[in-house]
Amino acid sequence: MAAEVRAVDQENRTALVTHEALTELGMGEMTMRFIVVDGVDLSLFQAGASLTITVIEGADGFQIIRAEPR
Ligand SMILES: [Cu+2]
Repeated sequence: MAAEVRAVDQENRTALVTHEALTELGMGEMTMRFIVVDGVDLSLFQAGASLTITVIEGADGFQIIRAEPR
């Protein structure tokens, strides 16, 4: 889905992201914090960056498991 990065926490590998509606997970468009899993290039997560992301709901919360520039 399409997403725009608002802020990133490099130390904790989390990103504050505005995402489009995500009906599979019951969410409308919103801004929220995601865990960015190991293996996803954290350098893509710059404030203002437009990304295509893939998200799952893991035990620790919602996680970005794939990201690429739009
Ligand atoms: Cu959300």
